[in-house]
Amino acid sequence: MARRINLDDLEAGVRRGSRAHMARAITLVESRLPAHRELSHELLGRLAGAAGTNAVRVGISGVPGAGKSTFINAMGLRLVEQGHRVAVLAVDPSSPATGGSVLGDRTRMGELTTHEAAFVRPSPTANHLGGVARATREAMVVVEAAGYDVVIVETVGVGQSEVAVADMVDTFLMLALARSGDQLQGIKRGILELADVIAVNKADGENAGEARVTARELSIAMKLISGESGKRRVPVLTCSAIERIGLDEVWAAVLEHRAYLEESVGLAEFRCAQQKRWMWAMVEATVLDALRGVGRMRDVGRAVETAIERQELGALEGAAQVLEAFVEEVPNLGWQDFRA
Ligand SMILES: Nc1nc2c(ncn2[C@@H]2O[C@H](COP(=O)(O)OP(=O)(O)O)[C@@H](O)[C@H]2O)c(=O)[nH]1
Ligand SMILES: [Mg+2]
Repeated sequence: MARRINLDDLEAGVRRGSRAHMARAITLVESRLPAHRELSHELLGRLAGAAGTNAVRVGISGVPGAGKSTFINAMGLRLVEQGHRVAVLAVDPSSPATGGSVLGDRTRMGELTTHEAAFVRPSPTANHLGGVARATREAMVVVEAAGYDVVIVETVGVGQSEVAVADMVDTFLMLALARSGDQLQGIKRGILELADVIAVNKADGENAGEARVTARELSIAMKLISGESGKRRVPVLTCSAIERIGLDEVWAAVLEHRAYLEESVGLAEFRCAQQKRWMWAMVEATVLDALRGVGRMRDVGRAVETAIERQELGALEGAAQVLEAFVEEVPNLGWQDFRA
């Protein structure tokens, strides 16, 4: 990145939808350098409308190989043909510097990537999920300010990244696969609970019947889950990303869920609740980082751990010592130092 960043130029470029400017703005928000964080705060403040935008935000999850990238490519092309502008972001905390598994296979999204009304960005790399999620949320501000009215966030089908993504989108779509015998194919219940719409993908060729059976089973499972939680009944559909069958129905279900959000809690209120959770998550993560590793705290933490190993100190006393040192250290810190 250029040493001197001209925020006015960056803001204007993003607002006119210049992809080069969007890419630079996202690189800036992904940066962990304190100087970049400051600029990035300023830029995001300028770009974010107080009420957010009306963009449709969809998270897509599913085990590796479920067909997420193929689906996003096919769905995205359909949407740009209908006149939408589609941004695709990704959250892949496992992703190494080379790009990782999510969106790693550029060929599956080749058509969409080269479309002028689409913007595809691989997962940021960070040393923990919190950093990846933060950068993706901030990238979302950039693409929406650039006028993209559909934002799709792809996530790997493992672990905590689903929770993070579900909390940054309006609708969470899960792509499932039919698998003979093994009913619910080890989809974690926790992930099913996050789903607003489920589509059993690869419902084509000789796999079509199996996919319908799986969809019925999942539908029953979801009825139980939503019955318990008092949640809206989750629609379970089948589709084929490759044959491009059933995609319109899946998108209709996504929009129906969004309409439901508007009618029930209200979209603005829903997003506001997400923002509040996000705000506290950032405060907690930042304070915790500082507690563990900023300045003198690193040494204090290590010393207390060593004392515990030697059985000189219990957890309770250890915690008290760490907190005491922290309270002493805080006046020496600016909050930006917590990001170090
Ligand atoms: N038969 C069939 N294969 C598909 C379909 N969607 C994706 N695939 C294939 O499944 C594999 C994994 O797809 P990919 O989109 O990379 O999955 P991801 O890991 O979830 O992103 C690829 O070989 C795709 O060609 C589909 O609807 N039907
Ligand atoms: Mg993929």
